[in-house]
Amino acid sequence: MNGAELLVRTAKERGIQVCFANAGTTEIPIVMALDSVKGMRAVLGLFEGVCTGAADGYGRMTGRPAMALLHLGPGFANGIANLHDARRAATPVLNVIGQHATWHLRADPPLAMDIESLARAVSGWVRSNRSVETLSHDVSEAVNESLFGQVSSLIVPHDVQMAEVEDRKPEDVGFAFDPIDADAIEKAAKRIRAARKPALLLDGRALSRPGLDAATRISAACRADLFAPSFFSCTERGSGLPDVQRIPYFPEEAVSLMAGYDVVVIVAAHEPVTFFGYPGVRSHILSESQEKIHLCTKKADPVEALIALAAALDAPTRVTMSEPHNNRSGLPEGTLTAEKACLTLASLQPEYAIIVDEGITSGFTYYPLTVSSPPHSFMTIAGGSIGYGMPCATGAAIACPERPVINLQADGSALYTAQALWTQAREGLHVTTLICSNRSYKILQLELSRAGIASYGNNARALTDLKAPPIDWVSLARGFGVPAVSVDTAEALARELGISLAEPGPRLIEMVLT
Ligand SMILES: Cc1ncc(C[n+]2csc(CCOP(=O)(O)OP(=O)(O)O)c2C)c(N)n1
Ligand SMILES: [Mg+2]
Repeated sequence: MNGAELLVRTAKERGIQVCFANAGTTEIPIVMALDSVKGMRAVLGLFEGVCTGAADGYGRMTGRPAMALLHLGPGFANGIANLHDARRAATPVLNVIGQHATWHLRADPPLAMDIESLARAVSGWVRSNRSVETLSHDVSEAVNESLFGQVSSLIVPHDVQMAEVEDRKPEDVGFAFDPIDADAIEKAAKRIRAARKPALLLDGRALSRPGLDAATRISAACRADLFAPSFFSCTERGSGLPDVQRIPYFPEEAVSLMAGYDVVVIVAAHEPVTFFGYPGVRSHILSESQEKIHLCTKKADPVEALIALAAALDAPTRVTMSEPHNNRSGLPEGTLTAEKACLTLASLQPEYAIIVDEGITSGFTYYPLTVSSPPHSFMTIAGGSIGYGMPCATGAAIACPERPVINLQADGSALYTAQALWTQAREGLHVTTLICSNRSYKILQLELSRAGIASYGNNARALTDLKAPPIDWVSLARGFGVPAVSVDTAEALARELGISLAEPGPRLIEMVLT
């Protein structure tokens, strides 16, 4: 057995089943070990951002890490933007990054760079392994750390991967969340009881079904309203689940919506701040006079904390939810707009669909339409770094092969990581990509108008307009092996979405929006 085999065996025994990889010479022993150690699925991403984004989507759906295997500093650097979104979504991810052989690194070969510094920017845990003797322990610890909802990055030199090691049992550093602080829960319960108008702000695992069930009970006990940040990791949603409102994106609306709450209990979320700093507008959405209670530490289980809070509030054990509505929103007709696309999707999305939203401006009206849709999972661009949607949809489809994935995907953002389509084709994944083809960076145009620009200069137009030449989405998708059509009416969208949902494998529908 060599180091690489010990690494793969340890990862596998700690529950890692998939490796999203783009390897190079320094990872060749690991590539070989993925065959000699049976049981891990290797999936090629044609750009490291596809691998890391897929690991994010996989982790959001399963709560467990996938491995992203990346080549030295440059390969890792290509994966960082999507690891940023994973970090903000508190997704468990295990990066394994190959490093030059220890003796060779001293010569400063061309691909050498400071990997640790890069890794620290997006990882909650970073280690450069130095010896095969500690490798199994390092892998096991990296998996554990990721389970707290963070990115773990382990850097492994080529000579350590090749080093012979006696056949040994992989180490298992036992995992446990931090215990819940019962006093803190009691105190929180007291303050909520005394509140005039309490709210709960949920993210991460608090938005899972058991988290939402506990939040529903709390809400029933003390009439707390439920909120999620504007952008969050992944929520369960639809009939039988509570209506969790999203804090609006633009600061004026966010501040005015939240102003009425005197006590806000924050669970697995950050204190809400505006996405950008606008002159004259404060960063924090909640004012100093509003009480903020962080229910548990980052390393505790937020679901357990919510259940404990429900108990402390003597919450009812069951809350009857409204019956699923069957009067779906109603299918729109005529020329396709972003609003009609959202309505069509909300009306047709099947039970257990996974919706990956990177619709940017085109997705604005979608979320409120789905409160009584059949139960589904919904994920957003948690860190605001665009190009996460297609890779994340790819990873989600690998995590949940029995569930249809629908990627509501803005056109500009899609072009950062469109290679993910090829992985979807190669792996036969049931992903429907709905391209919101508004042929612009529309959000930037909205920001230009907010900044008071009445007419664009040539350069402002050049930097926000994608009209000429128009991206040929149908050819592009077909070029990656994904069947595709273009539609410009709501009726055609409904028909094509129906076809795509009924057939296995990936499909892309370009929605030409007016
Ligand atoms: C990695 C990264 N690069 C650039 C940006 C800045 N940015 C935000 S949205 C956007 C363009 C969005 O265009 P598109 O995806 O077409 O959505 P639309 O605004 O048209 O709805 C850009 C460039 C970003 N957020 N992240
Ligand atoms: Mg666009």
